[in-house]
Amino acid sequence: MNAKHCILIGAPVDSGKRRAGCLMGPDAYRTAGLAEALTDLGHTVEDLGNLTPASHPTEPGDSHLHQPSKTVGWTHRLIRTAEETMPRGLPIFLGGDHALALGSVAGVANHAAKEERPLFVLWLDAHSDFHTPETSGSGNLHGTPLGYVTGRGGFAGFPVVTNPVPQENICIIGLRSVDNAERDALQNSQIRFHDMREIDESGIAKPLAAFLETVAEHNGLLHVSLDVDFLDPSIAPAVGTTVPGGATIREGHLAMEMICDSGLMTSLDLVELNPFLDERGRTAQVMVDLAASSLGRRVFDRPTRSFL
Ligand code: 6HN
Ligand code: MN
Ligand code: MN
Ligand code: MN
Repeated sequence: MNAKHCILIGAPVDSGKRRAGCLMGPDAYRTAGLAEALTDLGHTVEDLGNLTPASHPTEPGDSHLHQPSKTVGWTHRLIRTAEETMPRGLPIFLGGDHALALGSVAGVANHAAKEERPLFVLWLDAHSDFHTPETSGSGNLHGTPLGYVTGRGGFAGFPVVTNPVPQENICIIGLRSVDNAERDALQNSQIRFHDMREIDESGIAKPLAAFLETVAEHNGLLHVSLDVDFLDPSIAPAVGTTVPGGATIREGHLAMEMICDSGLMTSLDLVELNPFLDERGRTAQVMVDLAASSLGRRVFDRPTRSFL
């Protein structure tokens, strides 16, 4: 693939849920050799270090949400960082929990609007993360980024989403834990979603190829958001929200190699890694290997753009 300028953005967001540890994610990816892997593939790598949230009010005492103010601070910071980095490279947001995607995706969407190109989002996750603060039963904002970036209401105090991502530009793959309120909203939406039952029956390549086709047809930008829990916990135990029955290592690599072959990916989130729960770094390593696959690592080149 063409050499890219990869910009590593440490986003140690830990405010999106109650169990702490994702703040160690960025350094675990560095320790597992992400920069070296990308350099070996011929890319240039710039590491911005770890960000901090923009200043934000103290947490309200009366909210059912966990640390909403801190997540507001992160969202401001990450929107700005996405806008600044998109024009000069391929930002890789090193989480941090999935609440970071409120900012990464909203910021990337602002950049896409400036370029007058549509933004598409591929969400690889056991969960749909389509809650609003009102529908969230847990009060954990890592369950809300797709609700936020599509412009569902109820995000009081958060930056206004200037460029909501159209529902039909979103594809979720890997679903196996969806709350009732999310399921109803998803079924009434234009979002493409594929649960593990469907992947078991017909494979991951088919729905992914169809989505990549659509992105290519529209000359879109593609943001990929990879949640550790997309993978089966037997290969990726270091996540607070494990759900059995996830993607295998081969399904993960196939997806990332297809993304690479498409040449479409313009930004990437690596989220929900909790190194405190890892076993000798193996989950961090799997995530680094998957990122490398999405950026060109493979045994043999394919003769053509073979995602069709
Ligand atoms: N994630 N639906 C659950 C909740 O608490 O809202 C789980 C969310 C998981 C979040 O996957 O990033
Ligand atoms: Mn917390
Ligand atoms: Mn998620
Ligand atoms: Mn998840």
